Formats: sequence, structure tokens, C-alpha cells
Amino acid sequence: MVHLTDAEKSLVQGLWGKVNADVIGAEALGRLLVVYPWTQRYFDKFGDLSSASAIMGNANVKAHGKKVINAFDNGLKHLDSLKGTFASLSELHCDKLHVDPENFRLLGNMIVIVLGHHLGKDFTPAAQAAYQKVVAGVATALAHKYH
Ligand code: HNI
Repeated sequence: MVHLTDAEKSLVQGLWGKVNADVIGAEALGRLLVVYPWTQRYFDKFGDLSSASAIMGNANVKAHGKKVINAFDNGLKHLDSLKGTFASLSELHCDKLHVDPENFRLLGNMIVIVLGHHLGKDFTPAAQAAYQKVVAGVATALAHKYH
């Protein structure tokens, strides 16, 4: 279980308001596919993933990144109940999509890196510490229904 203090929660929410979530999601998913190419195996219907620029410009990647970050954004609103919030998505990723849960951690770190890129100096060490808790909590919640 992750626990964020009230100060960490407001840090997370405040910075989230400064970024374009859809852009963050698209970039984070794109970078996951570029940096860890074996994650591409889950997205064989997405079309051209043949190079970094093909991946980052791929409309399916962008659209799916938005979908993922939308669910993440919903998690930010339920930081005290992540397990329940992600229960059905956990089941989906486990039973239907067969996604190795290690990938949730990798994507979480991509979200952190992209936030750092977009927020620059505003992404202070304290802000990163708070966000690392969030992505760890989301990854654990998504992995929860795996058996
Ligand atoms: Ni994920 C579908 C949320 C990480 C592979 N994923 C979804 C959907 C949501 C979602 C929402 C759409 C569900 C629906 O259609 O009902 N995924 C999330 C979240 C994270 C995450 C919140 C982590 C923060 N997913 C990952 C990772 C992988 C992944 C790390 C693989 C590397 N997800 C998928 C695949 C689908 C998917 C594959 C189905 C795609 C499709 O449309 O065919």
C-alpha cells in the first residue's frame, strides 16, 4: 500500500494541472515501446512500430496512450483506494491481455520521466518522490488480480 501525505497529494494534483495529460500518456506509452522494444508484442495490431519516429508518430499509440492516462488520471482522484479503482483493469490485463505486470512498473517510470521533461524545474525531488509513490501504487493495484 502506498501512502501519500496531504502535502504530497496536493503536490501531485497541482503539477498534474499544469500538464496536458493526453500528451503525457502518448509520450509515455511511445517511449515504453521505444526503450523496451519487447513491450511491442502486445501491440501487434497498432501498425508501424519500426523506428522511434514511427512509434512516436503512430496514431494508434497516441490514442491508446490517452486511454491509459485517462485511467491513470482517474487513479489520481482515488489515491486512497487504488486497488478497488483498478480491480477490473487488473483482471482485464491479467486474464484477457496477459500483460506481464513488470511492464506496469516500466510504464510508471516512463510517466515519471515524461513529467520531468514537461515540468522541468517544477518537477522537484519532492515532487518526484510523490509521483514515484503514485506510479508504484498504480502498478501494484494493476498487478493485484494476477494469480
Ligand atoms: Ni493497458 C488496454 C489502462 C499499462 C497493454 N489499458 C487498456 C485500457 C486501459 C488501460 C484503460 C482499455 C481497456 C478497455 O478497453 O476496456 N494500461 C492501463 C493503465 C496502465 C496500463 C492505467 C498503467 C499505468 N497496458 C499497460 C502496459 C501494457 C498494456 C504496461 C503492455 C506493455 N492495455 C494493454 C493492451 C490493451 C490495454 C494490449 C488492449 C489494447 C487494444 O485496444 O487492443
